[in-house]
This record gives sequence, C-alpha cells and structure tokens, in this order.
Amino acid sequence: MGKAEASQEVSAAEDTLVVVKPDGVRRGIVGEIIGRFEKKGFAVKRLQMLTMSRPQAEEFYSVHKEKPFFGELVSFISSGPVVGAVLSGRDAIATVRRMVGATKSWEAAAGTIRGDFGLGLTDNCIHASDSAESFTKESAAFFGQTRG
Ligand code: FUP
Repeated sequence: MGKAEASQEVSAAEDTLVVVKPDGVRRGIVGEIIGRFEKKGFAVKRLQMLTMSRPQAEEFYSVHKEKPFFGELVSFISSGPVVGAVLSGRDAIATVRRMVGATKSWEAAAGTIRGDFGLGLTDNCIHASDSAESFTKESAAFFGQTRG
C-alpha cells in the first residue's frame, strides 16, 4: 500500500447525524432503523431521544426556511419525540444517505429505510445529513450545548 492509500485509510471514518422522525418513533421502528446502521458497521457515537421545540426545529431545518413546505416540516418534526444518532464510519454521509433512500418514500427503492417502512414525504421516517457542513449545523441544533 502506498503512502497516499495508507493516509486515506486512516482518515476514512466520518460522522453523520440521523434523526428518526416522529412517525418512526410512533410506529416503534427506532431499534429496527438504528439496528440497520449498526449491522452495516457504523458506530453509534451519540444517541438521544427528545422532542424539539418549535424554535429548535426551525434551526434544525433552517436550510429550508424559504421553501413552501417549511411550516409543515417544522410542525411535523416537533410533533413528538424523535431519536437522533451520530453514526461514525467509512464514508458515513453518503453511505447512510444511500441506506435512507429517496425523499419520496413511495418512490424509494426496496431495501432502503424509506423504501421499506413508509409511503410519506414529510413523514418519511428519517432524516440524514447530506454534507459535513449540514452535519455540524444539524448536530448543534439537535444536541445544543450538551456534551457528547
Ligand atoms: P431529504 O434530504 O431526502 O430528507 O429531503 P429534502 O432535503 O429534499 O427535504 C427535506 C425534508 O422536507 C424531507 F424530509 C421531506 C420534506 N419535504 C416536504 O415535506 N415537502 C416537499 O415538498 C419536499 C420535501
């Protein structure tokens, strides 16, 4: 193995945030969802259940604040308990997004979480960060100042 490959190997672990949405918690599939990531090989570095306040939800979804569905999104994510997990492992952001599947659950491929567990859009079981920048912002909004 060359030097470049070796350093890539060392820096391969990446963190991402998933949030099981209120529909997933209500339906009792938190363990099933987090279990998929554990079986894939990701480490669960943080895990917390909480109910987001409206301001917290607005902060969490601030990238969407100009979108027509922002109000609905904020109401939904703050409608009940959610479970956030920081997952760590190789290429976590892209790999977890592939495991989550397409935004519209009815179109999501079988074998993905959205493809297997629902038919919703706003209520599509799970959120996953789409970039390192999103991970940083969303984690701050989700966990606040609590230490992990
Ligand atoms: P995703 O990254 O797959 O979660 O999807 P987006 O960033 O495109 O959308 C963010 C959230 O808004 C998703 F949970 C779905 C929701 N949404 C709506 O509720 N209505 C829409 O018209 C589009 C997205």
